[in-house]
Order: sequence, then C-alpha cells, then structure tokens
Amino acid sequence: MKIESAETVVTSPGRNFVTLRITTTDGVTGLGDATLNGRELAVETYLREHVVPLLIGRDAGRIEDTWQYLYRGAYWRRGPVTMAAIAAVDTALWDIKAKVAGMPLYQLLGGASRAGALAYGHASGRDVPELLDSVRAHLDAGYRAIRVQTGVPGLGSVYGVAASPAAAGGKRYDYEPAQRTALPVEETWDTRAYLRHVPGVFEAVRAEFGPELPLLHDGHHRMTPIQAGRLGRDLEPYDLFWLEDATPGEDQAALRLIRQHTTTPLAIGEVFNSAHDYTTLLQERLIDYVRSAVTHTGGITAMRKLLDMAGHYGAKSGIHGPTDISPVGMAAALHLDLAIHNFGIQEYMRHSAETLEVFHTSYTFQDGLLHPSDAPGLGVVLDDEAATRFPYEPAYLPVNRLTDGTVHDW
Ligand code: KDG
Ligand code: MG
Repeated sequence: MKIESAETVVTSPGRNFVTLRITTTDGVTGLGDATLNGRELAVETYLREHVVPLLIGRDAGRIEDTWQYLYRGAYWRRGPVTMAAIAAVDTALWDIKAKVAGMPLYQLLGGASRAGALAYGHASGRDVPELLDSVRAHLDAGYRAIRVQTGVPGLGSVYGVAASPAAAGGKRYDYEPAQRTALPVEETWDTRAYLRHVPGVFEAVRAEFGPELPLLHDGHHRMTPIQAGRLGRDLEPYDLFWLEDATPGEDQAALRLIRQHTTTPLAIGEVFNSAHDYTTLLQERLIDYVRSAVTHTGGITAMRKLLDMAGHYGAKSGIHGPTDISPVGMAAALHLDLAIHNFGIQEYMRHSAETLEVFHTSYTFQDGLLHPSDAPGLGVVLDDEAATRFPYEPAYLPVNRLTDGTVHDW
C-alpha cells in the first residue's frame, strides 16, 4: 500500500488549524495535526513544499523508516516547524495503519493500560470569587482535576485567565486562542506582584473545595529559578499536582535550583520538540511530568519513545492539550494516554462548537476520564465542506512586557 497523495488543509473554526491528510493507493486516509499556534503557515509551507513531494509513492506502512527519513534526511534537525511537520506525517500514517488493521490506534500501541485518561480543565478568574465560580463550573462539567489561574491585582489582562465571566464559567474558552490581530497584543507583567498573590489564591481554593481535588498551576515560564523555588515552597501547604513551566524551558539547569528549594512536583515541556530537550531533566530527576504535545514533538513514534524514556526515570506524562492542539492531535494523545504505563494526566480544554463542526471526533469524556473510543484509527474525521467555511485568519499569541516596558518571558 503506497502513498498516493498528501494535502494540507488550513482552516480557522474559532482558531487556526493545519491538518495533513494522506491517502493511500487503496483509498485509506489518515490525518495528522500540524498546528503551530501563531506560526501556522510556516508548517503548512514546509509540509507542502518540502515534505509532501517526498511522500508520494512511499510504502504507507513503513512508519519508523519514514520518520527517520524525514528527520535524518533533512540534515537540519529539530525545531518546532520541522517537528510539527514530521508529527503530522507520522500521526497520519499511524491513523492509516490502525484503520487497515480495523483497530483503534491504542491497540497497536500495546492495548489499554487503564479505563480512561484523567483529564484536567482550566479554571480561571480575574479575581478569587470569579475563579471559585469557574472551579465549580468545571466540577459540574465532570472534571476531577483543575488548573487554577487568576488575574493579579494591579495588572490588566493576564494570559491564561478568561477575559469574561462566561469564559470563567467554563462555557467558553476565549483566552488562550491567539488574538485575531495583525500584530500581537502586548500584556504587562510584574512577577513580584504575582508571587505575593498566588499563595492566597490556593489558600482560598483549598478552603472552598477541600484537600482532595488535584490542583495544577501554570507559571508560563515567567519566573527566575529562585523565584520559582520560592513559589513552589510557598505552595507546598496546598499540595499541588504540579507547578508547570516555572522557568524558561530551554534553561535545563534552572530546574536544579528549583528542586533544591521545593518538593512541589514540577512539569515542563510544552515548547520542547525533541526527547533531547529532556535528557538532563530526566537523568537528574529534575521534573515529574513531561508536557510535550504529540503535535509538536514528531508524532506518535517520537512521543512513545520520549514517554518510555521518562518512565525509566520515574517521570509521568502530562500531554499538552490546549485548544491549539486540534482534535486530531488530541485524539493522538488519548491513544497514547490509554496505552502507556507511566500516564500522569491529560490536559483537556474543550474545543469550540465551530471546531467540532470541522473535526468530527469520537473520543468521550465521562466522570473526569477521557477515552479515545474504539473507532478504527484515531477516530477523527475532517469535514472538508465545513473547513472551507472557516478560512485562515492571522492570529498571534500575546507578547509580555514588564511594567517598565522590557520584553519578558511568558
Ligand atoms: O500556544 C500556546 C498555548 O498552547 C499554551 O499557552 C497553553 O500553556 C498552555 C497550556 O498549558 O495549555
Ligand atoms: Mg502551559
């Protein structure tokens, strides 16, 4: 069975998505997610100009060989654009292989290790009362683990915090989609104000919801190592499931310093794109959870290897699953979540109704657990007619500046 054609589909049902569809000579199709938030067209061009011509006529069943061919053959390795493109090809080929086998993909990955994947949702509020309402709405929606983010007194809008009560109520997620503007929106940041505020927020959430609910928090790379060590220590009484992206991810040694100061579990890696980004972190046991996305890390093949490596060092999965991972990328994550041994948790921000008009999914969310379904392959169908109704629109993630105007990490 050979690859007959491959095409990219760019669509924007609420936010931009890039999808690769591969069709075999037998007429079997497979989908892969290649969405890179704010840089979508770079991956689409890379795929269309440099990858699709290499795929035509290849044996669709040779997934490992195709992965190595695209990775080693290009000479230029790693990087988010390249690895998202390889991920899309790899995921589409796994989708095809599982459809041909007549099985859900997780069966080809070794079968289910659990009944479902524990999911966490994003509660947020501009202030504590709004946040508590948002946590309640997420519990009502069935979540059993919750990420907690709030506005910071004295600052305006803060990335990761819903801009409206409707969003805070868990009904809509209008804060992490990139803004549909020609230039990125700029936000103002003050780490000292944040560090003063956050422990009180967790105190309030624990007082309201008790000690058992798993709570998570995302630092969005904004702290220095010593600030992160202090925050981790200050949050210890509230028993976090994890503190995510405390410092800029590329500085692996920073995690050593944080570890010396706190026992709060640490998660990192949503901006990583290779297992090599984790070698120090895993070998020295500096992190507890691996946050990579299937979409940005070379697909099912590379994620399986990365997560197996993490398991050898006692680290668990926490696969990235915001709404800029398309339903195709989410389904791929869920098949891995079900199959691997060292599953930790799965991020799950529900996609908008428009997104689900374009991507028909079969995965389920019940009693706090996600399941990829037993549909053959990934279990996602792309509706071309619906996709054409939502053309691409430029959109960017915000840029963060300190109060004096200095560009800052986020
Ligand atoms: O594209 C960026 C988003 O995916 C990211 O900001 C979301 O931090 C995020 C998370 O943990 O989901
Ligand atoms: Mg994050």
